[in-house]
Amino acid sequence: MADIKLTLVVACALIDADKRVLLAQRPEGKALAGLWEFPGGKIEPGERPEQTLIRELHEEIGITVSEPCLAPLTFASHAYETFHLLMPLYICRRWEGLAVAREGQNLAWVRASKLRDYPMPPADIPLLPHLMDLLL
Ligand code: 9L3
Ligand code: MG
Repeated sequence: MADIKLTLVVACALIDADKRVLLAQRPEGKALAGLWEFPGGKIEPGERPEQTLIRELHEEIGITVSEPCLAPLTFASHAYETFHLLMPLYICRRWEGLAVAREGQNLAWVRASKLRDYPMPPADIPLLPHLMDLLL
């Protein structure tokens, strides 16, 4: 059997007081540019998933999350051509700071009924029904 490269990524659905969810549009020059994702990124060696999310959410959108505010919801797995992605989705309802695009990406706060209007990477799409259940 050929070696399969497994890439571990974490993502987070930030949910605000109006039950809107933050989506970030992947910028030009990155893989899957233009698609709208739950923010997050690759787990670095030695990191726990929660630490990765705290780091990524700070780097990408300038907010400060603390570990007890992060709850795992479900996870995605998707076979891309060159790697397999394993990606837990966390939920977060409390953070410090205002979300701002720190990497030139577009951000959107989206209601549950509109989430399907935003084209997403293939790994993110199967996460939607789980999130919808939570937003009812
Ligand atoms: N990815 C897919 N959905 C997401 C995230 C955060 C990431 N919600 C995919 C896109 C890339 C890989 O994971 O192929 C690594 O992400 P990044 O480090 O380029 O953000
Ligand atoms: Mg990222």
